[in-house]
Amino acid sequence: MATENESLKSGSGSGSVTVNGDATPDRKIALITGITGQDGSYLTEFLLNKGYEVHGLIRRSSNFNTQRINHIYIDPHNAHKARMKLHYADLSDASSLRRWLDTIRPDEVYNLAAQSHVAVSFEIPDYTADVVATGALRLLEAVRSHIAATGRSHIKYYQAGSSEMFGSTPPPQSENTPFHPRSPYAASKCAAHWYTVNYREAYGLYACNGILFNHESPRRGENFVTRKITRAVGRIKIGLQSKLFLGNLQASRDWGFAGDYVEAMWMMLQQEKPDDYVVATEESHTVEEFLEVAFGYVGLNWKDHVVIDKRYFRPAEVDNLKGDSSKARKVLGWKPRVGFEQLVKMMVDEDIELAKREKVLVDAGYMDAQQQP
Ligand code: NDP
Ligand code: GDR
Repeated sequence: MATENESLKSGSGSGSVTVNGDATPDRKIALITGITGQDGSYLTEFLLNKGYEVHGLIRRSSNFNTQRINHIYIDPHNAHKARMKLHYADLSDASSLRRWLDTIRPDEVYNLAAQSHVAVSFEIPDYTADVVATGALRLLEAVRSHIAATGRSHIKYYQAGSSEMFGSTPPPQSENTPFHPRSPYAASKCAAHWYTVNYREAYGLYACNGILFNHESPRRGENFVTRKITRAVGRIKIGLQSKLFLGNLQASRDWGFAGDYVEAMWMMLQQEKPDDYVVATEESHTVEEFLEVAFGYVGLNWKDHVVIDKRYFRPAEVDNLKGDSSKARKVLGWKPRVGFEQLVKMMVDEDIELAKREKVLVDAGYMDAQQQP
């Protein structure tokens, strides 16, 4: 994306870097934090298809961090066609949040930004709390003060909550299940959850918590266990790698497809009244079962390749997550479309193709087999 840097610079000055279609006065406007992440990219596609204008807040990075949304980006020189606009901001910078709210004047705000890696949150707990907990509070406060200043009381807010908040409370977990967080990340998500409830009760803000169980996709970050496995399956199958180092294989997760889950986020904001909802497949599998399906799909035995490495064990583990999403299914009419095996195979298929492209670069001497682009 050769022109991106320039366009972002002009965007942060003028408030308009653009993509995807002509503006109309009655078009809904969404503001997404975390637009460059897995969920941000699927939610942006979903909202663009619904006719929204989508504004994303992105943080400054020394490398481009927009890989997941490059395919829907339109050069700002074609600004009249653009319906996705990117702006520099950060959840640690309250002034940037308020400024973009005032400029963009969104109808819906989706707070997806987070230091979202549970294991990493033990390494950088202070930062994790600042972004995940206080970051959500900063954004809620920016929305509240924007409404107070402008009277735009119809704004709706979505908070990306997590099944990690349930932690050690046994399954099935629903909206009525007590939280028992097991990491700085999970404790921070609990704080963000209660800030959201509090702003709803104290100020009448239309604010919803989506308590989403794990959701994956070919766009999942490569250091989450599902993608780490499917990347390794692709590379082992193509001959670029032979071992895969993992931690606890007995943890059980309720894994769904991210594309299905972003729809639930939107549905929550289309209701008459704001509320909190669990979103889950209601099916749970261990990491070992994920390995069986992923390696088995391409005719490999995971036991020939997986090596247990203590460094991937966590100081406190979440053993068993399995959601009860009956409220979302009944009230929102949501249900998942992609099942466990289909999800694993979708991810393996994409990662086989990615490994083939890597192999071409390795064979041509442009890349080391150890290196990953
Ligand atoms: P990702 O880790 O893929 O994306 C996180 C996003 O947050 C990225 O866009 C990242 O930017 C951005 N971000 C990180 N720190 C900051 C900051 N200080 N200021 C602004 N932006 C920041 O997460 P997912 O897409 O998987 O998840 C989306 C949200 O949902 C997260 O809040 C996560 O905790 C939560 N969640 C996720 C679940 C899942 O299974 N995926 C389940 C339940 C909850 P950059 O690209 O620059 O790193
Ligand atoms: P999780 O996802 O912690 O559930 O958080 P992750 O994929 O990181 O771990 C799932 C389980 O796999 C075990 N595991 C490993 N995990 C990683 N990352 N790497 C390994 O090598 C490995 N080996 C075993 C873990 O111990 C764990 O039990 C995700 C994130 O998206 C959060 O942001 C989100 O809130 C929750 O899902 C719901």
